[in-house]
Amino acid sequence: MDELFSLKGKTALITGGAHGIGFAIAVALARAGANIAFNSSRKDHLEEGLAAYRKIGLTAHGYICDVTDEQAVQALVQQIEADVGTIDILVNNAGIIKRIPMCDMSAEDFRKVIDVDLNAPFIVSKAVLPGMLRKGHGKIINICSMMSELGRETVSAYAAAKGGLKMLTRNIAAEYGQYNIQCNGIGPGYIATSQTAALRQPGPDGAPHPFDQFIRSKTPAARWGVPEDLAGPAVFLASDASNFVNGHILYVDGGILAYIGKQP
Ligand code: NAP
Ligand code: GCO
Repeated sequence: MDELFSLKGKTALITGGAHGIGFAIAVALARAGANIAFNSSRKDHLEEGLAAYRKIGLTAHGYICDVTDEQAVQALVQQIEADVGTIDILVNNAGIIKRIPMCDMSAEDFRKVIDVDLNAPFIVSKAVLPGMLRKGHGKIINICSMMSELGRETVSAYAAAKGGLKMLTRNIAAEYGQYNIQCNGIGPGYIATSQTAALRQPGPDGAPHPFDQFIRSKTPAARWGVPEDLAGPAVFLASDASNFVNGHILYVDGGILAYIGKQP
């Protein structure tokens, strides 16, 4: 059974792996045996990320790369192939969100979110697929969202992107499953990272943020998730244990999608 979940000798690229969910997933894949490469769009975050991996005794190869820049992504993949090896596992984790009511949101802001959260997973997947085809196997894991299934005020661009990412996941599975390449999604619930910090910020009087209370009432687990909650699902989808799982979005949400919510 250990062999089934082992990633020994595999090369994994986690986009946005300097912190947050990407970092937690990268640590999990490393502890299952994978060699880790990650990118950041900022030098300061890259350095902080490299230090964080070293602090827990892990070696990671870090690169500066904007995932929306196709030429830069192609160069990143070639550099990783030279430094680490041909990529066996891709986690499309990099993502942004803008919480703006539609009528106040510029088309430019909408496009920026779509660019990072949907166009970039296409760009990076397209860059790694040739190597996976040469090797005769591959795993692509797209980090989806509750917003792949649900709408919410002010996150139209993000929901559109994450809904599209669900269907991109299914389409990669459809197109490359015959070559022993599996593409699945992980749909985290509400996770305590910098991306959701504003939704958890207590009031000046120390009172909990209304959205914090709301999410706890909508989650059977009655808590926010932490990035480490995604470790096991990520290792499963990156390993041979999931070789007949394809086009699936694995929701890791504490039960949000199954629950009408606690009666006030
Ligand atoms: P985060 O801490 O803000 O991490 C987002 C990461 O994306 C950062 O590492 C950032 O890298 C990277 N990134 C953004 N734009 C980039 C670009 N153009 N090029 C390269 N990297 C870029 O947020 P998180 O919560 O860990 O989110 C990670 C993923 O999980 C996102 O796709 C998010 O949509 C998704 N998600 C989050 C939650 C949640 O509740 N937190 C739930 C469901 C899904 P640098 O800052 O280092 O450049
Ligand atoms: C929001 C949150 C969510 C989470 C996540 C939920 O504003 O509603 O940021 O979108 O980030 O995607 O799965």
